[in-house]
Amino acid sequence: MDDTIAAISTALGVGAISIIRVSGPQAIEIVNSIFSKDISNVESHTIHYGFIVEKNEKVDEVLVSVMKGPKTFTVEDVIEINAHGGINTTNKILELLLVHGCRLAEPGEFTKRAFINGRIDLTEAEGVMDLINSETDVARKMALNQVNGKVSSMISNLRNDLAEIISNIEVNIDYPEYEDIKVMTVQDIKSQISVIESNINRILNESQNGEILKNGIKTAIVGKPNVGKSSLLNRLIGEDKAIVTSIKGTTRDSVEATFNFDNIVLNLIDTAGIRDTDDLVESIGVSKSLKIIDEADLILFVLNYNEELTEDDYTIFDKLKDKNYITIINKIDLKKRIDDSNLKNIVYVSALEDKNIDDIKDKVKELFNLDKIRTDDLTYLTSARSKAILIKVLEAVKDVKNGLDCYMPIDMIEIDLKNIWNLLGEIIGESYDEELLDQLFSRFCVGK
Ligand SMILES: Nc1nc2c(ncn2[C@@H]2O[C@H](COP(=O)(O)OP(=O)(O)OP(=O)(O)O)[C@@H](O)[C@H]2O)c(=O)[nH]1
Ligand SMILES: [Mg+2]
Repeated sequence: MDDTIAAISTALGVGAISIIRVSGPQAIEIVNSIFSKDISNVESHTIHYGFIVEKNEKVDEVLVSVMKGPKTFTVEDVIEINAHGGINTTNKILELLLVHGCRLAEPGEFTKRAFINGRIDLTEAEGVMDLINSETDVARKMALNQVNGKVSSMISNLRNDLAEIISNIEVNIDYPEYEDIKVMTVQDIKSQISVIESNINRILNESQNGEILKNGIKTAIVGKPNVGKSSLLNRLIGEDKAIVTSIKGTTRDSVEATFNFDNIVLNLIDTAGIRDTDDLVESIGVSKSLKIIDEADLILFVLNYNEELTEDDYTIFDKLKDKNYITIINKIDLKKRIDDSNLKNIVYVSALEDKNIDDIKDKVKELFNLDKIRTDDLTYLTSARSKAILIKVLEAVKDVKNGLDCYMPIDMIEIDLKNIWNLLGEIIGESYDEELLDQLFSRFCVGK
């Protein structure tokens, strides 16, 4: 990382200020060459007022923050130029920096440098990204815990426990003649490994809740035409977002909205009513609805209280066999005609008259076990990458247990444990490959 990178760190648009960030060994020198004041020997962590100039012509009036490494985000020398907001001026300053020797930063490259220079580990870097993308208070707090290293220490604790077992085995192998060393029996190792296994299981189980808190539940509202799907969506979110009419087939294309309650986010998708139809546009909508069912984590299947079940309803039931679904029987303000004796997970509502809508919330909590969700300590492993590794770790731990049961030689067990220790290191980025890093950091925005 000999080169010095620069990028616009604020969103590009018209605003009160914009920030251009520079990081690398030549940061001070390059900015100095386009700044009206000499900052080559100023103290670290100081702010300087002046002008960005090009050939003696003022480009903008700015504040330049000089932060010398290693006490900076990237550990390198970092300069931040606070300019007057505006697309043209901001771009002009960036252009000047590039002309004077900076390279345009790639997405996430500042954070990548922070990682490579050892200031943050991989889970902390992922936390930075989550923090930027967080949409709710809980998601923000969770991301902040990750940035502050709480997820890292959860993984480090597992690694330390493993390291202790490994070193005990090693001492037993290498110095069997020492009497003051506790002899590790297979039983001892097994019970210590079981503790690690149950910790991994707990982290993985809880990660599902973390996922829900972070990203919400993808929830599709499906059913035949005219049962009141769009009315339900509008009632849940408290605004008339989807068009409602008494004509069957009103919703042609899906409508998305977010419904937030008790720290839980439902990402709702109202779909076109499902039925056999010859109408081309409607039939495209119907195929889309069927696809949405496949992709959703939760289905709100809406039926009409005032109507008997039909062939179309049974077709939809068939699609829901392996899904989490709630049967919403709507229009309870009308006369009962439905035979619901064989249905399960029912909530009776009237979208029109706003009856029992809160019961849907309770059902969601029940279905996803959300009452037990921890919101006091929001340390969850939520990155898909980390989870995939932890699942591998769990498999490997089970293999070790089986090995112990089959009296596998202890030095072989030790090798397996070391592999697991390394694997856990991948989560926090102790070992990584370049391709993974590029993939991970490219998901950031430029300038972060
Ligand atoms: N009586 C009564 N009518 C309702 C209720 N909910 C919806 N409706 C009416 O049922 C009709 C259809 O409602 P929509 O919400 O458009 O139904 P939909 O399921 O989205 O229909 P499609 O988009 O055609 O699939 C409208 O006239 C609504 O006012 C209810 O709880 N009670
Ligand atoms: Mg509709």
